[in-house]
Amino acid sequence: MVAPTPVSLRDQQHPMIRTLADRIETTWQQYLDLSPYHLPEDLGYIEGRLEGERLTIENQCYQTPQFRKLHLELARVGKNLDILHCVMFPRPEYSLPMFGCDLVGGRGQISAAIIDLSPVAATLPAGYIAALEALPAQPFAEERDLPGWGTIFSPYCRFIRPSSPEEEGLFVDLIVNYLTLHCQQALATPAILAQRAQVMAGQRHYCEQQQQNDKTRRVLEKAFGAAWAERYMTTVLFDLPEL
Ligand code: BLA
Repeated sequence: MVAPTPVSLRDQQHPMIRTLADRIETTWQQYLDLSPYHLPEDLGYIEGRLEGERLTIENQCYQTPQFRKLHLELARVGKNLDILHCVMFPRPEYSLPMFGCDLVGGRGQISAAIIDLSPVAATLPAGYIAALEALPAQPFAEERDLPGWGTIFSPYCRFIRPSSPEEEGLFVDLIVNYLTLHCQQALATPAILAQRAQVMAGQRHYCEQQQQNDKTRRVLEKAFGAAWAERYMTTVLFDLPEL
């Protein structure tokens, strides 16, 4: 068990972000055997300035027997931009997809809410496909188009702009369904040493595509400069470890 998080940034953030952050942590604690994961140097809590506004980033990281890094990041720019970013990186001996989600909002409205279980092989494992197909169809009023680098996402990726508090709640439930399914599948998946190189190649491709997200990069560059943004995107957000 890991001690509960003290009062944090999340208490000031959009309610959808607060709710999702709490539910991700609860689900991790319910299913996974968490130990601390140490970020490079002092990248746990960061403050910078973006166009005169303060940018605050709070990172929480864990590792487990199946995952080399579980990353939950909360960020806030002044009172205008609230972000939740979460990625789960499997260890190379587990051929598991990448769980990723991002909520971006400002001035009381979430503009981007995305969830996916992205394959690191040609397709998702059969157990994932069966479980995802069995989920009830969940329509949302405003579906958004994926950017060009989004070729990494699975057919089950959902990207929306929530149109009401009801939709916000339904999308949080959907994310928690994907997360629960992922934890259950991970616990039932055997470690296979022989596939490590393939798994890492798949994770590398995922990270290289995510590093092309100019919207994320621009926020970080404006607050901290290009070199810092590059280092943060390649060591904290989407690092590519060697075997
Ligand atoms: C979009 N990400 C965005 C946007 C911003 C950020 C400002 C634009 C919002 C909008 O179009 O409404 C910013 N996101 C950040 C920052 C961080 C962050 C600064 O996570 C971290 C410090 N992004 C991810 C993950 C996924 C992801 C894991 O980090 C998906 C699994 C997706 N974010 C994603 C996508 C877009 C986005 C697909 C839309 C990009 C576009 O339309 O070009």
